[in-house]
Amino acid sequence: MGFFSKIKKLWKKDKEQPAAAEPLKTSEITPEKEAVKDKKSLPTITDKAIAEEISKALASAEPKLSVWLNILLQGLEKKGEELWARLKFLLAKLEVPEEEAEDFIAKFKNWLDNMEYEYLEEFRSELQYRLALALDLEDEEDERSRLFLKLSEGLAKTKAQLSRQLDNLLSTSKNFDSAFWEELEEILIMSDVGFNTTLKLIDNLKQKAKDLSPGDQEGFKKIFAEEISSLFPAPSKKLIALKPEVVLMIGVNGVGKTTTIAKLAYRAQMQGKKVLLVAGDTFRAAAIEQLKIWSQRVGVGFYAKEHGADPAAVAFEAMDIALRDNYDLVLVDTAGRLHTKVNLMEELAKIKRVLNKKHPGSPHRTILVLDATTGQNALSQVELFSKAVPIDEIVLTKLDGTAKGGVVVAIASEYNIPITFVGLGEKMEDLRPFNGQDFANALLGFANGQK
Ligand SMILES: Nc1nc2c(ncn2[C@@H]2O[C@H](COP(=O)(O)OP(=O)(O)O)[C@@H](O)[C@H]2O)c(=O)[nH]1
Ligand SMILES: [Mg+2]
Repeated sequence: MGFFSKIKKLWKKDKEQPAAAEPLKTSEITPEKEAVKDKKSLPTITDKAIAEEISKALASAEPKLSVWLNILLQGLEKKGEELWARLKFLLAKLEVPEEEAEDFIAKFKNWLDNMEYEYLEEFRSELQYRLALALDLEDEEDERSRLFLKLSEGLAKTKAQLSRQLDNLLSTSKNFDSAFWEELEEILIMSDVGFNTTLKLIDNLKQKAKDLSPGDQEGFKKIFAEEISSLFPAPSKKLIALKPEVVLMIGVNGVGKTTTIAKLAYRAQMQGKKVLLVAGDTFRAAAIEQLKIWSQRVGVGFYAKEHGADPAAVAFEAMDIALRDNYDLVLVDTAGRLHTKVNLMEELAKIKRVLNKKHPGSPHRTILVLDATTGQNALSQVELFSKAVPIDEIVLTKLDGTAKGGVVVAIASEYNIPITFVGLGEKMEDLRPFNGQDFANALLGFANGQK
């Protein structure tokens, strides 16, 4: 479900009709009809000539968000009346109810103000992400290829470490002999794939490579990508019997927990959910303030008590509000100070107990946030936190800034916990659903969807 209650059929995924992406019928939007429609749906567009031009271009364009945005944003440099008018125009074209369109635009405006973005180049991509979520188009090919590109770019450093060396090795090896396997082992360990996982991968690859002809580089990379993507467990979808869905966010300080909460809230809000952020990290006053600022920027609910309050009490009281005010999603931030391990673990267990008492079945998901730049250290954090509470999912941040992206593979293979999102930068659109196959393909430099 997207942000909008109603959108034009054309843009909706329709499982029954895979050919739903049929082009706009020009006959439906004749110039005469258009003129009438313009009067109704375009009271604010600043330049009628532009409106007509856009109408014509849209009518003959492919029904793809990126294509439509290109047309829509032509000649625009920054935010302002013209942008709002054009957005309104686009949403009207998609038959989004006017009130919801205005709400969407108001939220976007608010966001730009809060982030102090002014020029199109600063927010263009984020606007497309917002629209894709709101229109429920994230799974469409268009958005998926944008994500794939982003993932490939984000993995640049890891790729330089892993795939470039693998390519070198492949081009200098005539056979898959013991020297080859030894060198491959070294490359994988250097890329933070980890010792156990490396051995496991090499064992499996040795078996599969028997069917390859000597020196078949592309063939080898294909089986390698398959092996990697097969290591990732699929996330399990839990059905939530009673709203709200409660998510407990855990992880060491500095891994990106609070930012990830903001990014998840942003996504959920764009998908039409009412979101509450709960400041369960009461250990540092700055942590409460940081979460509050994010809640204001994103425009979602926020609950906190004073600095030093019992986090379990914060969670307890927040649940009262969440139930009373009909929230859809509650994201609970927690402290991540490691030097008092025992306390931290007890604290997390207590928050869990309290949540479950107040709202049976919650927390529905416990997400461990890990920082990819810490490499193998991330593995010991999984170990440590899983002793305190069962971990349902892992979010791996800062994949963009590291050559240690191979740790993704180690985590998946050693703990069998699904990785649901990866952080590829600091912007809101930089947290994206994780897909093991895309990851393997991006890592090895294959094109999207290619095996
Ligand atoms: N490059 C990059 N930076 C990130 C990512 N996620 C978080 N950060 C940055 O990491 C820093 C710490 O984040 P924060 O959310 O405060 O961490 P916390 O202590 O775990 O709550 C901030 O400067 C974030 O902007 C990411 O995916 N990529
Ligand atoms: Mg924090």
